[in-house]
Amino acid sequence: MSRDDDATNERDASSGQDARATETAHADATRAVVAARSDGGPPDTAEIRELAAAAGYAVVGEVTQRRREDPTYDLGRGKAEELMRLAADADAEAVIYDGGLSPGQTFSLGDLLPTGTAVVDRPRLALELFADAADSRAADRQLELARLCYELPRLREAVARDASEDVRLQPEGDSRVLDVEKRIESAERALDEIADERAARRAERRAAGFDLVALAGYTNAGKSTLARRLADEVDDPNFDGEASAPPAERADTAAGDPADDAGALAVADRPFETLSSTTRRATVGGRRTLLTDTVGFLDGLPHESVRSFRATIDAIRAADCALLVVDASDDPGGLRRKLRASLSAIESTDGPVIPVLSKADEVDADGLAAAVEAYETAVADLDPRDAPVADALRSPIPVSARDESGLADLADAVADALPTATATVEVPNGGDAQAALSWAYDRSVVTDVEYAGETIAVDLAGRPDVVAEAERRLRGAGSPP
Ligand SMILES: Nc1nc2c(ncn2[C@@H]2O[C@H](COP(=O)(O)OP(=O)(O)OP(=O)(O)O)[C@@H](O)[C@H]2O)c(=O)[nH]1
Ligand SMILES: [Mg+2]
Repeated sequence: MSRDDDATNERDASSGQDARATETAHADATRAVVAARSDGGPPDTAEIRELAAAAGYAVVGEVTQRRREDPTYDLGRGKAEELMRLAADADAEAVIYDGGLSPGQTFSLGDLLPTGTAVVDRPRLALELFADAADSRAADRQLELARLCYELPRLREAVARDASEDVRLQPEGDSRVLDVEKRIESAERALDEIADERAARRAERRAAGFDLVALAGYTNAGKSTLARRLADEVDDPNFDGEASAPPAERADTAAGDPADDAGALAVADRPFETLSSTTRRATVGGRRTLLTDTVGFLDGLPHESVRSFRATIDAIRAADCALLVVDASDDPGGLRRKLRASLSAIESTDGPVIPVLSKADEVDADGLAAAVEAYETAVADLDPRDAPVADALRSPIPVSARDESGLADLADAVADALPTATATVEVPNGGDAQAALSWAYDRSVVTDVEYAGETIAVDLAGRPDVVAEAERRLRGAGSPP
């Protein structure tokens, strides 16, 4: 499927009717009809259309309905039949459903639609997007697990539908089902190993004096662009904050595992641009940090899918400080929805979370005030049991990675939020004092060094464990053997 198809632009914004066909298909894209139901306000199909376009579908029609869920089709029967007729008239190869369908609903809808029409619900569409972009061992394993967890209940349904009476009663005994269950176990084990390796790597990085900062947020919020702005070496000479910059090799090798590092330099305006966490060095407020850019969140994914992407969630939870990136240019409703999805996926963190309103250059003062208000109401409305992290959130810092506004405020906030200890050590100038001092320079912020006769007075600040070790080394170096 091609990624660059721009079916979203083809949306007929003037149309108020809830079923329509638009003759706009790209020659080689998969023709699809979008269907959406909402039991609240009118269904908004903007995001699902964007996701569909990014996955290579040309949206040629749309059916929406406001009503409660129907157990058979999710849509009501009459609306489902309207969808069937539209799919036939528009010659659609797929129906993209904005929501999660149960296995039974997926099959019922498939039976109703013209033969060969694929039923792609929101979680499956997300899996297709992930599959397009998976770029590392961890991403592959995460994708595999999410896919298997999605397939398992559907496979059980399929087995039950076309099997004999005894299998129908116990579809989990079928060998295909057992095989998928085994593969799920093995993917989980592999991900556990990757999680352990990453935890060990975090410990090493902290011991080397780095503060770990993670960027989290909804897909397309501007995380990667901000990460590149904050990074020490902007290794891509073409990078100017625009989406069109080509990918480049990283010069920084601090991150270790190269598979961990692929993919975040190309910043394009599509969902799931980043599919594995990427880490690079950044000096923020004088502190040496390792900045991890993570996979974006998406609303409406089942819990297993979110759990499969736990490498991302782990990186955010275990960070010394997490930046929660929220797109200020979203309309207030979208901002609230995306923020809720992000905060519930994160649940809780070990360190503080700093909310950031990105793309501030895209809004005027009123727009920014509206974004702040939408942010505050979303946080206030959240049930703390769903998102304990929302409890301790401060007000968001507006920034623009494009014009660099707000970046200094953000750096100050990060430096304030990081765990910090200070020490003043006086040591005789001799022995290994210079070696101990250079150890301290490498791992902490040495704020002052005064040479007074035979002694050196050193002021330093940094991670508490590193400052304690620097103090021990300096005192040890100064004392006679
Ligand atoms: N105007 C403006 N656009 C921005 C800014 N930051 C990012 N963008 C654009 O927003 C889009 C998404 O940016 P990314 O940095 O890829 O977003 P992301 O959160 O990493 O997205 P995923 O990796 O897909 O989760 C791109 O088209 C960027 O050029 C900004 O400060 N101002
Ligand atoms: Mg990204």
